[in-house]
Amino acid sequence: MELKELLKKVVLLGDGAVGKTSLTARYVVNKFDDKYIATIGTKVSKKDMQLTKPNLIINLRMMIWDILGQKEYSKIRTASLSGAQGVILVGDLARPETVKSLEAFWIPEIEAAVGKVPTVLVGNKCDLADKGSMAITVLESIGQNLGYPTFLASAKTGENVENAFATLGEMLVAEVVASRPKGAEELPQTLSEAVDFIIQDFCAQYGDLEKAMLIVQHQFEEAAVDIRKPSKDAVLQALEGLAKAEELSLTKTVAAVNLEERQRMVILAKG
Ligand code: G3D
Ligand code: MG
Repeated sequence: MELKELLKKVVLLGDGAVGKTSLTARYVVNKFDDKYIATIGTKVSKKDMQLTKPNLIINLRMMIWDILGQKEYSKIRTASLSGAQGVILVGDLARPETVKSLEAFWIPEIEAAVGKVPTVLVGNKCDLADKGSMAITVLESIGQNLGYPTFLASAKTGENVENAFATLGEMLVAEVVASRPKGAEELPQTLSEAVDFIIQDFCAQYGDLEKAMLIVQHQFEEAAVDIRKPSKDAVLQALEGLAKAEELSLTKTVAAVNLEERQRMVILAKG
């Protein structure tokens, strides 16, 4: 059984007063406070979940960014969106215009900032909405068009709140599970295959591909790795550099787990 620690940045987006802060409060501390203070800026909460896959346990820590919903605050928002790895789009089912604004404003906004990342749609305040209301129809059609799981939820009653976050959690780890070698026969055999796997794995976990490739390039140059004919010593040295970068971008624990796994892969590789 392998243990993997993952840290992911998740942002909640949607118009003001749709219930972003209430959903976060409900999910993180599991209560609804009618007097929850209006958000004055970005608030970050964390929530841990554990997911079990064949031969793999994943400890996922979601850093949940609750961002000011007013559309005017574009500079603060752009800064907060950077590096987002998952998105929860929230509309208020009692106000159809807030659901339409997901498609008209928030989806283009997040795609411009970070591209396509795992996303779920939440129609909040379902306790106030009639079944078959226009807001629900619009929300479900957006979800279908984009292939995003869609939930009718209520921060007030708690309905579907856990479900929406847990589904996003599953989507965040799905990438990790998919990029993982399945059986022993699929483990990297040669040193080049191991290097190829490590670079791909580093970039996937780092999130920002362009920046990740620059770090890889820098570390491989520093360690004098010849990509066409790598030596184990040089690759092992480059791994230390990658781990330092991961200590900053992920956490010390994640960096240490990754380093050990990669060192083992390189030491066992042929050639
Ligand atoms: P925001 O963070 O998206 O701006 P808030 O939204 O979480 O601050 O919520 C805005 C208002 O909607 C709050 O009311 C909150 O209590 C209410 N609300 C949030 N979720 C639900 C829900 O599921 N059902 C109902 N009925 N109300 C909800 P106040 O009056 O405190 O401004
Ligand atoms: Mg808020």
